[in-house]
Amino acid sequence: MDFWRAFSAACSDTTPLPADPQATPETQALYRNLFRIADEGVMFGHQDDALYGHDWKYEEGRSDVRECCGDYPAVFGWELGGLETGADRSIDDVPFAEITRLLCAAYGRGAVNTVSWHPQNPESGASAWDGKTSTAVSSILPGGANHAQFRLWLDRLAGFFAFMLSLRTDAGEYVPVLFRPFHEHTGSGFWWGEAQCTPDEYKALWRFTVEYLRDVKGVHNLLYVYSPDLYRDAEHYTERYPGDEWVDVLGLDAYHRPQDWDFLSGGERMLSTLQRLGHEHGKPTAFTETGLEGIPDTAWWTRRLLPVIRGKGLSYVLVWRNAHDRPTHFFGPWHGHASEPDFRKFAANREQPVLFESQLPDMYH
Ligand code: BMA
Repeated sequence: MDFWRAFSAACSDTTPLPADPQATPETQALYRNLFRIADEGVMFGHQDDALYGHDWKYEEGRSDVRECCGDYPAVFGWELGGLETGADRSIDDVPFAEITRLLCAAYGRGAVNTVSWHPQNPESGASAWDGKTSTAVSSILPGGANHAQFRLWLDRLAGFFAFMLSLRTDAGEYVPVLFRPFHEHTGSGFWWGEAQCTPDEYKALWRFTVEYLRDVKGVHNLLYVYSPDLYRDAEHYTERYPGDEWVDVLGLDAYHRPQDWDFLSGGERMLSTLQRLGHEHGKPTAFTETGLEGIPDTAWWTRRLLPVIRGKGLSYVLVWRNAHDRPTHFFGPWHGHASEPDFRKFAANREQPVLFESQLPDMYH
């Protein structure tokens, strides 16, 4: 008897529907299971885990996380920056065909996939980090000079989500994806940031994106994840919130930067507020990006990350990528690094269970 399947069926009347009422059955099941998994533990996620690691790239089956704790991450993060231009490789020089293949393979093993997107600045053509002007967002909204271009970008994304993915599953299913566009917008690091557009412009950008992908392009395998950067209070968190009908998961991106803020007290404050907001809005919550670059604190996993995520009802926590070509740009564990033994303790701790791929129930039924 499959407990999760029975439980899922018994509760399906009471769990909210995703922002896309026509979401595929697997996507709706994933949504229900994001709520439920939080009672079991926090799924562990790692960006680009299957593509490359600290000192390797494109070696089939390898994973820095698995090489440390014996299991793949439960959540795989992928980056689509560059797809909007029609390029066949991402801004991190990863072929989109490889992302598609490995994302589908992760789905086939029962893991969860999430996608970030750092599109180029539509006005300057420079990177997502070009936040010099304050007209980039308005220029892509309906009536703006770059609106047609933005539609083309979304056409390309839709092609990725709906067409490429469906081609690659044996059963012909669309692979559900947690899509996390225009993130960290309570900061000003990107052209869609707080200093670069008004709250109304941001909300319009979000709503247009959802509406276009869902209603015009017919993409029904996405759950939409809202993920601000560091924030002051609930008002700040929701200042640019497009509304419950446009968002599925409430997230937080917050990196541990010891020189800027105290991770323990700040993390406690922001993740507790997130937990409250999740209850108020009826949404699952996630620590959508975090990490301490280079992990100089060898007990970071149990002394920093574990205390801040403990008891917060999070569905998942994702640490950023281990770049293969920048020796100090890593946020996940890797075999041989000084924090590896502590990561193993973190992975096996019982106070706040942390879930890896093989521990997941069926997330898609
Ligand atoms: C950033 C860095 C960049 C990378 C980008 C998108 O945080 O890791 O090197 O290009 O994410 O993956």
